[in-house]
Amino acid sequence: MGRAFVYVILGGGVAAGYAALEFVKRGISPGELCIISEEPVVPYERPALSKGFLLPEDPARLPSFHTCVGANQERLTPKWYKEHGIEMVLSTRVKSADVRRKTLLTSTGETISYRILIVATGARALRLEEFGVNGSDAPNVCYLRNLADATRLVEVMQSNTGGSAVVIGGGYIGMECAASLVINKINVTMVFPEAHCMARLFTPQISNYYEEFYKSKGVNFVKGTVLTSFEMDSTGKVVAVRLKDENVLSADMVVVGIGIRPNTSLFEGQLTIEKGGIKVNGRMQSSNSSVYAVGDVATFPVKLFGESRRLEHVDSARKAARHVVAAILEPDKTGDFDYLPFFYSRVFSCSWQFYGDNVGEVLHFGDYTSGNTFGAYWISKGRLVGSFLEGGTKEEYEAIARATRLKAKIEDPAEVERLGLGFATAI
Ligand code: FAD
Ligand code: NAD
Ligand code: ISD
Repeated sequence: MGRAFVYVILGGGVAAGYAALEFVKRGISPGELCIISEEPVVPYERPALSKGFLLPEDPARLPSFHTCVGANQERLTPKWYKEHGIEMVLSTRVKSADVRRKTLLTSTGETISYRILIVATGARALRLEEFGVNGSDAPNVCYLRNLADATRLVEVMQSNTGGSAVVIGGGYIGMECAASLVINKINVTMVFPEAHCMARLFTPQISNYYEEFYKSKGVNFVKGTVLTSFEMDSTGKVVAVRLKDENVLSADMVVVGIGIRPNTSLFEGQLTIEKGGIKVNGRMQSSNSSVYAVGDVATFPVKLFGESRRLEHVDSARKAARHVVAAILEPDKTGDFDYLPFFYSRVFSCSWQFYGDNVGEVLHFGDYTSGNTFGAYWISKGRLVGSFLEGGTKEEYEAIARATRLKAKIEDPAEVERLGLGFATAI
């Protein structure tokens, strides 16, 4: 049994949705494109799962956040895919891939062949078992990667109102889930190994602001340690978390956000892998000319940095998806992807954006006490390479993005520190 398509997108997440829209905008014929996803729904804006989806009142629910609403574009419902003749193969996992034969074998036993494949398999959440801790399958331990996880997290939260949660991990999932748990009237303790939250991106000064803000909302921080085991009751529910520093934290529920691994396994040994992702060129083309990769799974050249990176953020997935379709359909008119890395988050009343790279010397500016508007610049070799801003206006975010994209020259760091946001807005 088998079907053949001109274009196949493997994975039905953010990148798949944005690529589908671009295929339709640029013109494909019905029946040419197929999307295969192990999820049961058509692509949606994954960022909503740790934000609007977790709100206790008027929460975001599908179909409201199907792609491509996150970039203020058309919302692609199941009807939209049907109307455009795009074959959606949902609830179907691809078990193996053969890039020489250009075939994919699905969990239903079907062989799907392609002329061009776009790999958009994203990533999976790392599990505690990979760090030697058992108990992840307990009914009150939650991870958050997909709609099924988010639906379960909501159920567990709702059955623990007024109770306590331990959040393992001080990264994006930890910070956004901790805020959502508080909003759902759950007492939160965050546990992570680093000295401060969001250690991959924030400076200690930036982290300190958010940690104090979270404390003002009742969040307790246990830093510099990790969990070693769970205490379970007779029904298998976690009742406490044991830490390496010998503390024991009682818990009605646990949320785990300890990082991800890109879903590359189908292609290991077949495509070049670099920095944990499928290595692609500026056209998002892998070491096999018929296979492209985008999103969390791809390691691509970031022209601005002069090196390849794998980014785990939605803006990168959206823009790379548009770029890959342009590169496939109009190769002569499409240059190399030229991307300015952009990360953001929204928690409680806070909202920040970051552009560029967090390397080099850091200058902090603004009001870190009131928290109204503050930020930081990263400077390397006399140039602005990264900018962070909390509480900015649309124009101010555009200004820091522009200044970072231009790699603004910095002759007098003290003067830039004094000017603060004014340095970027004047460019
Ligand atoms: P995904 O969106 O993860 O899609 C991958 C798809 O492939 C999934 O549907 C998966 O089921 C499917 N798949 C994988 N393997 C197979 C297989 N073998 N067979 C069939 N299907 C398969 N980024 C931000 O910049 N800002 C945010 O605020 C933000 N919030 C986030 C909140 C949450 C809860 C999460 C989990 C991530 C968030 N991110 C955010 C990151 C962002 O969502 C990802 O960078 C983005 O989704 C990557 O898109 P992708 O298409 O590469 O992968
Ligand atoms: P992360 O990489 O942001 O953070 C992982 C955290 O895990 C680290 O900060 C560390 O504190 C912690 N950690 C690592 N090992 C640990 C251990 N053994 N015990 C306890 N803690 C440990 O990853 P995440 O928070 O899991 O997020 C998953 C993915 O979702 C990432 O790709 C992220 O970019 C994405 N995401 C992004 C956003 C956003 O951009 N706003 C929001 C949510 C999720
Ligand atoms: O970028 C995003 C984001 O942060 C979301 O919550 O996309 C989603 C959509 O805005 C949800 O509708």
